[in-house]
Amino acid sequence: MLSRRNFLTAAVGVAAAGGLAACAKEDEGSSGSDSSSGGGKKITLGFAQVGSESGWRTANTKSVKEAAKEAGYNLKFSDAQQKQENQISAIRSYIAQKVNVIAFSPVVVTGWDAVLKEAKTAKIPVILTDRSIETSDDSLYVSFIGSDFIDEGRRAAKMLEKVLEKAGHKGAVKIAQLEGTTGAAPAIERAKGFKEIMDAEHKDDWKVVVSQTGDFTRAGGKQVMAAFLQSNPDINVLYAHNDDMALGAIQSIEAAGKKPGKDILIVSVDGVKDGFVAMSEGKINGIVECNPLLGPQLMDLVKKVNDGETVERRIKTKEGDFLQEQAKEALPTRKY
Ligand code: GZL
Repeated sequence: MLSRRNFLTAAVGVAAAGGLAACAKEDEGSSGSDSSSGGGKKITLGFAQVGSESGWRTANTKSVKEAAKEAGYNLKFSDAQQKQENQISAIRSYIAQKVNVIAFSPVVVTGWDAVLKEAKTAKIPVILTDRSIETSDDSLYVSFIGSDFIDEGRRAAKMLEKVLEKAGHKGAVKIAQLEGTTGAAPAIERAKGFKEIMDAEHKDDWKVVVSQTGDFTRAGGKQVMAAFLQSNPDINVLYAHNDDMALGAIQSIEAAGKKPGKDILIVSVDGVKDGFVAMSEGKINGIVECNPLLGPQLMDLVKKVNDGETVERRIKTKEGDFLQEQAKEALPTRKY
């Protein structure tokens, strides 16, 4: 029985938050005043969301909005429809509106330095949520709260070992990989973690025969899986970087007259309710959980940053792993 652990651990280090937020705190007015601590005025948070591409994202948006309301913050929220230029525009508009804090989930890892330098110049602290960025300038954000995607990839590979054993699989393991959005941290890192285990422990018997992005959507998963089955009809495992792509792929697998969860064993990531339903129906064999309910921890972080407190540079969410036999039992208590 795989246990479920769901708690926040603060990783090492202290961010530049104190300095940056202290500047914001000291330099009142530059970021629309900071009378939030004691002055009675609401904290204004600008949040630039990736989009609404998956069940995970829907749950994440709900968590952010509900937690901001609960915290009494003035939330400015934007949906970038998975386009980086929209997220950059949203961040620029938050800077122009002189919000107290900016938080966002970067759709891809590169291309953020310019706009984050503008936020730094405006003395508005930035928090990364869910996904991180590649930058040589650590001062561009004060903290990153989200999952460890490389670890999720490793866990998916270790889960596949259990799924293959349980299925009594014999012979070659021919894996199709549905990748997340090209250039996104979860796509890059879930592939990396999975490959690490495959190279170390399954060099001779596992092979990724085909791999392509489905952009984290059901439609993408369905379309790409149909093409996979045309080009590689002997696929016997699917590793999907999220449940929505796995659910789309299941439609194509069934349309091809094959049984998902049996003819093609499926391991996925996220743990949204529809993924658990598919698992309870025997169509998905295992799911690595990725917790979207970051809202409450984010709002705590926003308050600390706005009040000039030092905060952890990296806050990792811990999650569980679920095999088929746990799906039915877990379903009633799933929160997303
Ligand atoms: C992961 C998150 C990913 C989910 C997808 O933290 O960024 O984006 O796994 C979502 O479902 O689209």
